[in-house]
Amino acid sequence: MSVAKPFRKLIKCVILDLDGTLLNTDGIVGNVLKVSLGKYGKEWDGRETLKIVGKTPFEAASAVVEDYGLPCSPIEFISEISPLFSDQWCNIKALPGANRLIKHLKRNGVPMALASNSPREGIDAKISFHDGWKDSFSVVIGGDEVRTGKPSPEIFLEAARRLSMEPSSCLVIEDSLPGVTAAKAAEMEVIAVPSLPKQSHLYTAADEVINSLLDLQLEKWGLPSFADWVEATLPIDPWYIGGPVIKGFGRGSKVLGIPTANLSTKDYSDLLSEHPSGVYFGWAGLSARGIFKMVMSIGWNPYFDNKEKTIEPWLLHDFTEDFYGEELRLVIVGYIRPEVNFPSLESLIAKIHEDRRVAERALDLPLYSCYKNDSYLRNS
Ligand code: ADP
Ligand code: RBF
Ligand code: MG
Repeated sequence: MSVAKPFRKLIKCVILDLDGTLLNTDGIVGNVLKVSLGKYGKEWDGRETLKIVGKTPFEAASAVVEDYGLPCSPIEFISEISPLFSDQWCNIKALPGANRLIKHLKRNGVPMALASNSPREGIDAKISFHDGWKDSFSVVIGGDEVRTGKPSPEIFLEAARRLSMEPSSCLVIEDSLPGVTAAKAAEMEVIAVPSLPKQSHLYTAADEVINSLLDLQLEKWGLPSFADWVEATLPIDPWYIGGPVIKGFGRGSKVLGIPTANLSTKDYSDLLSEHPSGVYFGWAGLSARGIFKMVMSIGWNPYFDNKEKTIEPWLLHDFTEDFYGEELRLVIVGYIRPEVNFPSLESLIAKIHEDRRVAERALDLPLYSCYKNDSYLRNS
C-alpha cells in the first residue's frame, strides 16, 4: 500500500547556491569571456552559456577551450581569466529577491548554508560586497573544499553534516541542472530557479520549478511564509525606464484588445536582464498627457513564445488616439505574478484583466501611490 506524501515537508534549513541563484553572475561571465576570447581572435557568442552554468571552473574552462579550439590548456585558460573575474566581483548584483530571502530566513531563525562549485576564496570575496550575507550563513562550502563538485551530492551532504541536519530536512535552492542533480542525489528537496530563459522544461528532477526568487512560497515546505505581500502584490525597490514609444508586435490591441506601449529594448538590455520576467505595475508618465496607472508584463510572453524579452506596459486609461513616438516614462513599484502560458486566448485576456484590477487597487495604497509624484515621470 502506498502512503500519500504529506503536503507540508518538514524542512528545517535551507542550502543555497550562489552564482545564478543569489547573484546575477551571468552578465559578468559573458563580459569576461568576450574579453578573454577576443585575445585569441575569437568572438564569444553566448551559446556556450548552457554548458557553463553550474559547472566547476575546470569543467567550464574545458568546455570553452574545446568549443573555441583555444591553443591553451583549461588550467592555463583559468589562470588567464581568474584575475578578470576577481576584478568584476564588486560589480555583481544580488538577484531580485535574494536579499529579501536571506533577511527573512535569518529573522526567523532558519539556518542557512551556502554551497557553491566556485572556489571558497571567490565565494568569500563575492559575498563580502553584500551587506549582512556573510553573517547569515552558518556554513559556507566551496567546490575546492570537497572531492567532487556538483552534480555529485558531496557538497550538499557536507553542508548538511556541518549544519547538523538530516539531508531530508534540507531544502536546496539552485539555478543549475548540475545543482539540482546534486541535491536530489543527496536526497534533499530542491527548488529550481533556472537562470537561463525557456529552460524550465529541463528541470523535471526538481521538486518545484519557479521563475524567480520573488515566487518562493516557503510555507509549502513548512517554513515561515513571507509577510511582505500586500493585497496580492509584492513591493519591490522601484526602478525606472523610459523612452519613445515604438511599434511592438502589432498584437496588443488587435488580438487581445489590450494595447501595450512598447519601448525599445535595445537601449535597456542591461536593465531588462536585471529584472525577472513577470507581471509588474507602477506609474506611467506621458509628457503631453499626464500620469496614469500602469500594469505590464516583462518577458517572452509564453503564450506567443516571443524570441525577445520585451516590456509590455498597459496604461490604465482610455486614450482616444495612439501616442507612438511620444516619451513614455515608467516607475515600476510592485510585482504581481510570473508570466505563464494559457490554454486559450480568452484565459490569457481574463488573467490580464485580473492583473489590471489588482494593480488599480494596489496603486491607491500610500505605499505605491507616493510614486505618482516622482519627478522622473514628469521630467520629459
Ligand atoms: P504595438 O504592437 O505597436 O505595441 P498595440 O496593439 O500593443 O501595438 O498598441 C499599442 C499602442 O496603442 C501604443 O503604442 C499606444 O500608441 C496606443 N495606446 C492606446 N491606448 C493605450 C493604452 N491604454 N496603453 C498602452 N498603449 C495604448
Ligand atoms: N503574455 C503571456 O504569454 N503570459 C502572461 O502571463 C502575460 N501576462 C500579461 C500581463 C499583463 C498585465 C499584460 C499587459 C500583458 C501580459 N501578457 C502575457 C503579454 C501579452 O501577451 C502581450 O501584451 C501581447 O503579446 C502584446 O504583444
Ligand atoms: Mg504593444
